[in-house]
Amino acid sequence: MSNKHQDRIDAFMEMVKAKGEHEVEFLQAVEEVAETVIPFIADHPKYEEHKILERIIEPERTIIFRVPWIDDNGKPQINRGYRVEFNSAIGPYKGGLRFHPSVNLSILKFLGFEQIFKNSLTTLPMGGGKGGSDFDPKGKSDNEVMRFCQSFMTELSRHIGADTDVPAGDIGVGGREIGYMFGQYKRIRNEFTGVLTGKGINWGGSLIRPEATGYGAVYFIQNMLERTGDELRGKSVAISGSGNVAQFAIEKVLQLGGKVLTCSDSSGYVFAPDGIHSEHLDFLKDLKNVRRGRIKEMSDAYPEMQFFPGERVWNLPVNVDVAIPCATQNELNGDDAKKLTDKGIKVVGEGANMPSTPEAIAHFHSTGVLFAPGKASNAGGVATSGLEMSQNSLRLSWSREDVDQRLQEIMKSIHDQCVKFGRDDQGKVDYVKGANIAGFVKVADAMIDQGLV
Ligand code: NDP
Ligand code: 2IT
Repeated sequence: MSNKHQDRIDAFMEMVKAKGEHEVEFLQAVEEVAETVIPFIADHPKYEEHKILERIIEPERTIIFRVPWIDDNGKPQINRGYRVEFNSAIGPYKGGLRFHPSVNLSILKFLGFEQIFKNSLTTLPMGGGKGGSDFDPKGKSDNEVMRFCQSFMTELSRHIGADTDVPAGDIGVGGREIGYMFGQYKRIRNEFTGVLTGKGINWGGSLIRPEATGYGAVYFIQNMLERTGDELRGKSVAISGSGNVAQFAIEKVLQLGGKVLTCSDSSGYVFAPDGIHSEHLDFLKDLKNVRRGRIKEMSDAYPEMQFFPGERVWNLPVNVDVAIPCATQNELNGDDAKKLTDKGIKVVGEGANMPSTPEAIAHFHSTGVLFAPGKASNAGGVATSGLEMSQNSLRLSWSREDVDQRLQEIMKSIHDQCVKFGRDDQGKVDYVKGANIAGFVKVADAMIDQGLV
């Protein structure tokens, strides 16, 4: 990258920082895009003339609201709710809701910003948005979660709609929470619409939506490997997390003949020297989705596994070919990246949003590791949400095979867009650059077409 571009990137980041220096995750996400898109804009001055980058970093609307609810002891509890409606140039705002005590505006702005580019890459007509709350579902009863979700939706329902803004799940929001929120929306608005995705299969949900993020990430990795004449079969894989994305990433790796060595939660990680098998996966799904227990129970139930309290999976004690971080942002730093290359890692495909720090990404790039950023490799979830919206509009439901086929085609298309915009003269692909530019162009052109709004 030339100095001329670096000066422009630095000046742009100074401008963004001046608007909110404390929004560290948001600044991190913006900088990664700026580093790749600013050199591209230098060759395409229309984006500069229309100040697209300055406009795209400003959410169209941010809603922050109080969420009061009554706990099981009859005591009032107060949380903060958010919805960041970031960009609607190519479709209604679309993106998940996160319920986690760490949630703040910076985290939701980073997620909403990433979502603009991700949704653009899916080929479907969806704008970018994200929301959530600092509510912690851990340790709460079903009734407490229901009362919280109802209160949250009582306010959110004023701002969303099937053609306006369509939320879905993210960390701490799965089928149970979507159900409670959908019920309350329907009750308040007296309409049965596709206002949320990730719905239950009997009331408007799409087959394969629960599987889609994890499956899609593995399809993307398979596409990267195929491009270099390689395949997933026989590869060892380190996966972090044990929630929705991790569970179905594990499932797809097993189906494609890979060996999964790890999974984790915020208390530590489990190492399975002989691999996690389908019986272990069934146990994990029941543990996390039904009993809502901690990951140590895996090694309690299966003595062949080892639990490492307080550690991250990147410390695993053996060599590994592929890493799929599926927990949370910045869970894989520069030191972790070095540990992974020391262990012979060949491919990293992000299942989570921004799990690798900039130092980790730089290390992967400089050592020739194939690296897929989340906005490309985890886009299968929101893409299948888009397919759920289509089915809702048609009042039809497609078969499992049909949705899975479309998901595979979308992941291949995203991969190919990254290659188109990210390939250098030697044929080497920078998937970060490719994803950012391909995602940007579609939204930027729509913004120009629609005038200064
Ligand atoms: P879940 O809530 O189902 O699972 C989250 C997992 O990550 C849990 O194992 C959780 O452990 C762990 N985790 C969460 N926060 C932390 C933290 N601060 N430190 C360590 N571990 C943590 O969420 P999902 O699987 O849906 O989401 C995982 C990632 O994938 C997120 O980055 C999300 O934004 C992204 N994503 C999700 C999509 C979806 O369709 N669900 C789509 C695209 C991306 P614990 O239970 O101990 O907190
Ligand atoms: O980060 C994401 O893409 C999601 N959490 C899924 C969003 C969606 O609307 O399905």
